[in-house]
Amino acid sequence: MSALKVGIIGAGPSGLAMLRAFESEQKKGNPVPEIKCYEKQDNWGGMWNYTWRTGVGQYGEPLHGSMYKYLWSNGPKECLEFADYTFSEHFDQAISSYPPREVLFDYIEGRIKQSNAREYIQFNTVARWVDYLPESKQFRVVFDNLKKNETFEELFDYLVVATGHFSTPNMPYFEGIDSFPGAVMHAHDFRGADQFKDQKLLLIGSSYSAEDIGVQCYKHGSAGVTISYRSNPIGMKWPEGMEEKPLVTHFEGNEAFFKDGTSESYDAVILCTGYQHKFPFLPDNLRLKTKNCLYPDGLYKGVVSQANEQLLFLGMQDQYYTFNMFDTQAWFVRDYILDRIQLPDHAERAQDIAHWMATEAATTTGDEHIDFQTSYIRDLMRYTDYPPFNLDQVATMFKSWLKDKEDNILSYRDKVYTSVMDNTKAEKHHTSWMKELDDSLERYLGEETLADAQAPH
Ligand code: FAD
Ligand code: NA7
Repeated sequence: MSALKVGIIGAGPSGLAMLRAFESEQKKGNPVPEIKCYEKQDNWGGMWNYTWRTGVGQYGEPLHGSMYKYLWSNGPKECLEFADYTFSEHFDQAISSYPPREVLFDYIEGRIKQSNAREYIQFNTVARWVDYLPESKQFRVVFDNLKKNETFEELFDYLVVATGHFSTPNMPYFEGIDSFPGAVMHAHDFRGADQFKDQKLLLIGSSYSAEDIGVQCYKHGSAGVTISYRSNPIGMKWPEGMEEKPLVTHFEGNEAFFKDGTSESYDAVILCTGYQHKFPFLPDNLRLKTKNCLYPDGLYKGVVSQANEQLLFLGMQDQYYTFNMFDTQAWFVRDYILDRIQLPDHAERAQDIAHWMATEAATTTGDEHIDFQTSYIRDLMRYTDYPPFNLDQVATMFKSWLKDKEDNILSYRDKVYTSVMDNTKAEKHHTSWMKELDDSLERYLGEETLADAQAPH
C-alpha cells in the first residue's frame, strides 16, 4: 500500500476533506498511501481564504478568490456542519446559524489544524499540466512553484482534483457595455459594498451572487439595486430600493435598456452571471466538461471520472450541501483508493450516471433540488464509515431556509436552527443582521451589543 501515490490539487474545503479522510484512517492505525497536496494560494481554505486582490495574485497567477467582505453564510451552518467536528466543539459556545466568512474559515481551519495535514500541503504551487502515462498507469503532473519560479514533476497513481468551480467568471457581452462610463465587473472581482455606497447598481444574473451582492449593497447604503434576469426572476419580496427586471438588451452610455421596453441609468454594473468549470491543467480528454448542475456528466457517484478511473473530482456539483457533502465524497474516494469499493464496469457506471442525470432533469423546484442532493449524499454514505447524520432533518432545514428567504430576504439570517450532529440550538446573534455592519470574528464572538449601529436602513 505504501507504494501508492495520491496527488491532491487544491486545499480548499474539498481538498482538506480528502486529507481529513486519510487522516481518520491513519488514526485507526491503518496504512494509507503517500499523499501530497498542492495549493496555489499561500494558505488553505479555498474560497474562504479571503483576498483583497483582484485579477492576478502576487505571482501573476489568475486569482482564485471570489469571496468578499461582509459575506455571511448564505445557508444555515447546521446544513454544512462536519459530522466529525461540530461547531460546538470548535467554538465551545452556541453561535448563530448564519456566521460571517471569517468565522466559517476559523471553523474549517479548526478541524484540519488538529492533524499534521499542513505537512502534506505545498503552498504557492500551481498544477500546470497533467499527462496520463499508460505504460506505468500513472499521472505525470507538472507543477509550478510560484515563489521559486521553478517547475517540477511528480508521478501519481491517483489524482484528486479539488480546484473548485466558482472562480473563472462567465462573462457574457451586452451591446454597448464597452462604453458604459461607470465600473463594470464580474462578481468574482467584487470585494465588498463599500465602493458602491450611494450608487445605483445594475446586477445581471438571478442566482446566489446577484441575490447576495444585491442585498449586501442595499444593506451598506447603495442608492438602488436592480437585478436583471435572463430566465426567471429570483422572486423575493424586495425592499423599496431593490427590484427585478427582465434581461438587459443593450446599453447606451450609462443607460441600460431592458426586454420589457424600459430603460434606466446606472452608476455601476456587476455581472453575476456565474462561473465556468475550468481545468486548464488537464488535457482535453481528461477534462470535466459541464455547466453548473447537481449531477455533472462523466462522474460516477459524482466523483470518479469516466475518462480515467484513477482521476477523481471533488466538489464539482452545484451546492446546497457543502462541507459535509465534500466529506462524504472524500470518504468515498478514500475507500475506493484503498480498494474497499469496487467499481462496476464502464457501461454500468454510465447507466448509473444517466439515471442520476435524468432524475435531476425532472426536478424543477428548490425543494426538489434539495431532495435530489440529499439522495445523492445518502447514496454515497452507504459506502463508507463517514459518521451518519440525520439527512432528512438537514433537508427539512434547507427547505425552511428557502421559505425564510421568501418571507423576508433581509432578516432570514436572524433565524436559528438546531444541529443534527449534537442537538445544539443556535443562539441568536447579538445584533440583527441588517444592523450588523462589522463581520469580524472578534465582534461576532463578542458579547456587547452596540447601540443600534448606524445602518442606512
Ligand atoms: P474552493 O473553495 O474553490 O477551493 C479550491 C482550491 O483549489 C483553492 O484554494 C484554489 O486556490 C486551489 N486551486 C485551484 N486551481 C489550482 C491549481 N491549478 N493548482 C493548485 N491549486 C489550485 N458555501 C457555503 O456553504 N456557504 C456559503 O455561504 C457560501 N458562500 C459562497 C460565496 C461565494 C462568493 C462563493 C464563490 C462560494 C460560496 N460558497 C458557499 C461555496 C464554496 O464554493 C464552498 O463552500 C467551498 O469553498 C468549495 O470548496 P472547494 O474546495 O471545492 O473549492
Ligand atoms: P450560478 O448559481 O451558476 O448562477 C448564474 C446566474 O447567471 C444564473 O442566474 C444565470 O441565469 C445567469 N446567467 C448566466 N449567463 C447569463 C447571460 N448570458 N445573461 C444573463 N444571465 C446569465 O452562479 P452564482 O455566481 O450566482 O452562484 C455561484 C456560487 O457563488 C454559489 O454557490 C454562491 O454561494 C456563490 P439563468 O438562470 O441560467 O438564465
